[in-house]
Amino acid sequence: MTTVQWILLDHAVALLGVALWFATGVTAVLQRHRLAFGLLVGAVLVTLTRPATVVTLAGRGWWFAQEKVLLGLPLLGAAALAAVVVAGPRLFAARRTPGAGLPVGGVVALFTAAYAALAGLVVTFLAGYPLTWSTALIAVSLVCAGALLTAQVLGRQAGEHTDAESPVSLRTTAPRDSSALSRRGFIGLAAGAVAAGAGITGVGLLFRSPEAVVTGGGPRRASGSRPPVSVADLRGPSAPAPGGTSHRHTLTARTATVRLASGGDVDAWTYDGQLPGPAITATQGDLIEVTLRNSDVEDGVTLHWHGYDVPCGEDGAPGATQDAVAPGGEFVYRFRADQVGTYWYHTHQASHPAVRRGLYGTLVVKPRAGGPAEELDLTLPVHTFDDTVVIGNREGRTEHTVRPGAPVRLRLVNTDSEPHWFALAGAPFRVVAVDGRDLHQPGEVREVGLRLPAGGRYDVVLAMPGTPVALVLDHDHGSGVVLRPTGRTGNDPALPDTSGWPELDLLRYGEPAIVPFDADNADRHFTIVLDRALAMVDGRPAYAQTVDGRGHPSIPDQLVAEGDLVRYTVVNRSLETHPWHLHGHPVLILSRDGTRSSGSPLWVDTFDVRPGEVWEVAFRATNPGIWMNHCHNLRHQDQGMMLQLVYDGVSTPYEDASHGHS
Ligand SMILES: [Cu+2]
Repeated sequence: MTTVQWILLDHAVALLGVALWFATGVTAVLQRHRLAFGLLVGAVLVTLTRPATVVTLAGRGWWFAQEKVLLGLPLLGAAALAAVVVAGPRLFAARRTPGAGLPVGGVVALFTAAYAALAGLVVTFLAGYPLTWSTALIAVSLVCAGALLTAQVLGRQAGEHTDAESPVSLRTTAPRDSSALSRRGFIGLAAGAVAAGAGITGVGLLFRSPEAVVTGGGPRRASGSRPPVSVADLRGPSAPAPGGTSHRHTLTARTATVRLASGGDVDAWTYDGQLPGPAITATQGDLIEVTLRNSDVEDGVTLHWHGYDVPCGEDGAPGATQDAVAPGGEFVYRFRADQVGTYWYHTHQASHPAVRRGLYGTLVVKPRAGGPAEELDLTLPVHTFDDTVVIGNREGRTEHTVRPGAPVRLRLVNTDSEPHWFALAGAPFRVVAVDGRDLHQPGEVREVGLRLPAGGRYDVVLAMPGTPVALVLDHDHGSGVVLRPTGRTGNDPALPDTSGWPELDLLRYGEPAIVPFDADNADRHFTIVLDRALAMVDGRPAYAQTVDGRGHPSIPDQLVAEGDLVRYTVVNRSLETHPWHLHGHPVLILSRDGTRSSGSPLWVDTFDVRPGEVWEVAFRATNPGIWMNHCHNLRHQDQGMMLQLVYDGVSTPYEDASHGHS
């Protein structure tokens, strides 16, 4: 079983336990003693299976089970044991003796076990990893408060019915006298105090001030070791490499209603009124200079060069590397096209609505020298506008005619927040590059599916056969690209059902090669645990997408020094996929769920951490700056899942004014 299956099983067992403990308590109150005893046996059995699922999860990684091991199970175990001891024998006897009852204490014990079971589940969903003292205190307090309130309510009922022959009466040893009132008053007061204390602690927890920086086991900030530098001064060169040329573009962000090539209008935010924005192309060594203007995008805009390792001052991260460009404003980006490959650009300001609404485009850099260019070279950015999925600016299928034997390159770009599936039917092919970086000796494959993470790119190369080829998007035969051999007439053969094709695992694709570092000797090692929890996001409490239990901007910065070898362990505790994206550096994939990458070295800028997965990646810190490090599901990013990688000695003059517009 996969880790996420164990997570789901553990949730199911925990939920069943909650239901059974509550049912036991309720049936005991209703004096259905036979049923209550049966439910108690069921609750105990289910509770006894929890350690098995929790221990298995802990074996997959401490992050998956910490709060269950340290709080949930001990709390439930203690309460369940008390319930069995206090209520078990009485229920066992009562089930054969009509009219016999369970003392209030026994019923309270049963409900307390139910509260404890519920508290464990709630802690898992609302607090998660890492467990804090505040969380533990709140959980225990609430269980105690629940027990006290239950005792008070049941005690009052028992008191009212002492003299009556009521079917819901509870046998009680407490005499009905004037002291009962003061006792209830005392219990109410105590319960109120506990609840208030828990509430205050909870508020305190939301506002707890975290450490500002984590060092990943490396030295702390070393002021004075090198002159401090501002990101504002970490700018690109102003001339191309020898032999290169300069490309100057002006992109103007503006709202527009855009007619797609396939028909249909999109109410969009655009660069230059186009969807996607103008395609930027260059040859290796060229200088790319883009003047960004903002006409009327009220939230402001930037240009982030996704996967392109530009100097930090060109990175387009508002609040870190520049101020967002407001309507009427302007910012000039300049960088050298040193990396060959398929990339894209998008705004990084209010990116959750803004990229979705159209503020993106492609960036393709071709080699200056090298092998022959492909005869057909298509850049295919996939994007979803509301429910309309487009490739480039077309819905549905596009067709191209290709000479049989001609080499073809398809540059697949996922500009959405969710993964897309591609299947190439009709020809063997190679995935020659991932996220712009060439793979080492990628082998020919066929009838495999390609799962492209949010923000990711695959370059697919094939030789055009004498029969049609179809690139199918998301298993929808009506969506994709058809390549038709020149001169071919007649009907196309029927497309196969691609939905059952296995996924090409890039961690086992291509041939190994020497990598530039030994990741076992990292200078710093950071663990990034992804989950959902109650946390502050941009100054507001939210059910956030969290890193180590916190939301942006309260997640501590990761500190590195230039030249450090940095290792990340990225853990997904949640039930959603998180495409992790570090700015400014490609990361080398080391392993997934403990299985080492065994194919070509895989350098990516975005990797999909699916539910329950643990990824190990590494990179060399060679690009000084302050870099965003976030989930590229932009809704998740907006809900808190973003932090910063900060180089020692680098500061920013820009204020994070995002507050909900990260
Ligand atoms: Cu995410």
